[in-house]
Amino acid sequence: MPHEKESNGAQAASPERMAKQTRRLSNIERLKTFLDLFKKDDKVLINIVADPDSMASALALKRLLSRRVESTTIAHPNKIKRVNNLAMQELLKIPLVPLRQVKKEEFTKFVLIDSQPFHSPPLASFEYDAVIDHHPITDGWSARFVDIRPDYGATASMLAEYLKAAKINPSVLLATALFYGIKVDTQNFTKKATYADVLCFQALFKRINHYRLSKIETADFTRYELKHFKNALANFIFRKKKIFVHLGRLTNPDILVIVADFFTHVHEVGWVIVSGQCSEKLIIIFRCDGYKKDAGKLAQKVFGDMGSAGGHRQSARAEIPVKNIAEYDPETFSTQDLERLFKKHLKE
Ligand SMILES: [Mn+2]
Repeated sequence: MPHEKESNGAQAASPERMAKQTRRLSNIERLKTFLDLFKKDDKVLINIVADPDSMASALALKRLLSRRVESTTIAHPNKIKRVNNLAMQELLKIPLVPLRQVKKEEFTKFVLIDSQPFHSPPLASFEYDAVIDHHPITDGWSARFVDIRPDYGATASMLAEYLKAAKINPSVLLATALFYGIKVDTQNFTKKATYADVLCFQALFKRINHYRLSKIETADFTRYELKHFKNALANFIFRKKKIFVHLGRLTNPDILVIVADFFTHVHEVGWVIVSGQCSEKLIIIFRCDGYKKDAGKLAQKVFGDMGSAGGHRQSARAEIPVKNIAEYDPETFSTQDLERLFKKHLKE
């Protein structure tokens, strides 16, 4: 490949130009260029913003570097809240360390995966040896090795290519992680993806553990949240094809979405409206069948001038500071009160 002379550091090429150069390499050349960064006694820190794609990619990188460096540590600045992601971390045995516990000086090489330095302030305080990602290319930073492919659906597909070039057959757990990472980031291939993503997905398929995968995909709430289901089933109102329920105070609003989706499975239902209070906000989740109905418009109509509200035809969400709702009293607000808010907007 053509090498352009660089007067060290000061004239570092932009990430965009470096990504272009890396892109021109074959998979094997790219792997070699990447591995050339590392020495036997390196202690490598891999930074990620933990989600399925980044966790899978980091695990693949750990495998790629095993026996080539002294150690690899995967660190993340964010708290993992989604139950599916916690299940993935646990069931696929992904070793993670909170970034705030990491002592920078104990590492000799730094890699950023599925993200770029300015995506999050804690990530920006490192000088990276390598950045591997699939988000749109940002500027204002530099690394010795840059592999960014914005057309890829998942970074996991890129790492699957590295493993293949290195002739490494991923273990069942690693294959399952990569497969799930691709699945989530492409939303089952309904979002941005390339043919390369499809090829990786297909190649990984025969190696994955389907039971663990389905456990990860279906585990979306914890046993502590079952009480909200009990509450929802005991308190919902079903009137004229509409289900309303208010779940009271919550620590994690995700359960509202799960309860709302659950009620959409009821055959006779056209509208589902579920609310709960999280810190000082009333959060309302809207679901409908979309037939002559528009959840986004309804959310806008009822709550648009009280806070943020909107969404799509079949699903929408509103988040309203409770102080903006005149009739709201957190101690007494009930499912009946929720229904009342919709009285003049939902007829039929
Ligand atoms: Mn990703």
